[in-house]
Amino acid sequence: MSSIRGKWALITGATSGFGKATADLFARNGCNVIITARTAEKLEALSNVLIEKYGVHVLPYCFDVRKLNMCVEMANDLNSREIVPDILINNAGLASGKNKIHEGLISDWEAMIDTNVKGLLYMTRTILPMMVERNEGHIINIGSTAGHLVYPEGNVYNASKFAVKALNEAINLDLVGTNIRCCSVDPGAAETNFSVVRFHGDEEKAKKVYEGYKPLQAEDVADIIYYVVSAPAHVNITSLVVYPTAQRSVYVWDKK
Ligand code: NDP
Ligand code: 8X3
Repeated sequence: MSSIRGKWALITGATSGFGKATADLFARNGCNVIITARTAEKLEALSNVLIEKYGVHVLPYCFDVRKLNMCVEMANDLNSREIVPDILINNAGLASGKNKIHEGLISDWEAMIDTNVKGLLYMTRTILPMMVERNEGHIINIGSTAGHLVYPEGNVYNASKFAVKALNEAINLDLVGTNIRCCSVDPGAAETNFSVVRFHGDEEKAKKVYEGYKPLQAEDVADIIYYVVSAPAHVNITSLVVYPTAQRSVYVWDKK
């Protein structure tokens, strides 16, 4: 396995769930982190904790991945500091709402498509050229099992994650001949703030999603991402699906 010590990882959506657990694990292993999200106080707090606990370099950027100009601004700032991310983790994303398609809210659809698809594209388009110039780098796209099988009322979230799967494959094809690797990490049910966001802040409804079985934890997914980026340079894990043991498919569960 290769070490991430002293490298730079850029993690979008780093203040909660998978992103936060990954930032912590990477920093614990000596990796400098560029952390992004929209909530300044959470970013600031995480930045302070990581610096204090692990003594690594931390660069927080507060912006919305749906805004191309902000993604470009961040990339320009990294350029001016002569920092090229070794690892880009396209993690910022959400499900917003869970309705039949004829009852869906257009604002939910726009939030999901603009964040999960366009945000991932904006980040990739601004950071990948730097990696290509160096002929070195690793992109992790956080997809989902929702990008493999559609489920009732998942419609637009499913579509956004199918797009992530397609883009992950496309990025890999277009990078042939370079040393840059690209992997889609696709989890099933994981207990983070995901369902609270999906149900627009309804914590009771969100809690029910994880009742009767042990869901994945954010740290489980961080471990997987760490494994993927630590593989030797000639090993390109292009996709990885992970379910909780009690869930074997989007449709097959063992709930008590
Ligand atoms: P969380 O809600 O816990 O974390 C989401 C993170 O993304 C937060 O830091 C949030 O911070 C940030 N974020 C959301 N929207 C934006 C935006 N427009 N611009 C910048 N940052 C943003 O969810 P998870 O950790 O569970 O989700 C992470 C990814 O994993 C998502 O892509 C999700 O679809 C995917 N996923 C989740 C699964 C699950 O069951 N939990 C399973 C499979 C995939 P802030 O709001 O402050 O910006
Ligand atoms: C999150 C997992 O099953 O809620 O992507 O779609 S699921």
